Amino acid sequence: MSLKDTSKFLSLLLRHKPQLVGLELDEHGWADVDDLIRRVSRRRPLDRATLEQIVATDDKQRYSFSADGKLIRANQGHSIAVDVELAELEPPPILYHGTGARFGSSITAQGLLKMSRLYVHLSSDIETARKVGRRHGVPKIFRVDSGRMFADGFKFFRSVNGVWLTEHVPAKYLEEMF
Ligand code: HQG
Repeated sequence: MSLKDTSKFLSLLLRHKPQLVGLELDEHGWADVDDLIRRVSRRRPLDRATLEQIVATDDKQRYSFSADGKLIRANQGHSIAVDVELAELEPPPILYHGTGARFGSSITAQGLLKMSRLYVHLSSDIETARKVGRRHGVPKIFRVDSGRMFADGFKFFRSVNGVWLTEHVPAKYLEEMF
């Protein structure tokens, strides 16, 4: 079992389905580290050192430990309603959203919807957006007029791993790039 596979399983538990192993998340999305290790290791090998390695080396810095190291949570990407204490900030004037080309016309009509997650995910650079889009097949990139949205009263949040989040992007703030 590779670290990447274990990391994907952690994402599933910490963002979407903790009940798969009977894990409990608190209102801020934290799970008890010892409890997580105990429950996960019934399915695949996991010890504290490996978990620390996954958290430290994760390519998107998806997870954080609490200051005392007793708790762990995903930094963003949840579908379950937890409050990960996101920073509400003024966004850069332009953000990007990467998606699958097949969703383009629906997005142009409806704007960006959060679908199963708590927020729409936006990237500050095109390359990251392209990588996100590739997860859905042939990628398509939308440019988001986040400066105008912010001026119009929309709230923006940034996760500790640098993902920009907002609840909805109406179509009038979107420009289809390629
Ligand atoms: C699309 C990954 C049709 C939306 C990534 C997206 C990200 C619409 C899909 C994070 C739509 C939902 C999130 C509309 C939105 N009509 N389709 N009106 N509005 N969509 O996976 O942004 O590796 O929930 O474009 O890097 O792809 O997991 O969202 O294609 O940061 O850490 O509905 O997940 O991070 O798909 O990805 P997702 P996402 P991790």
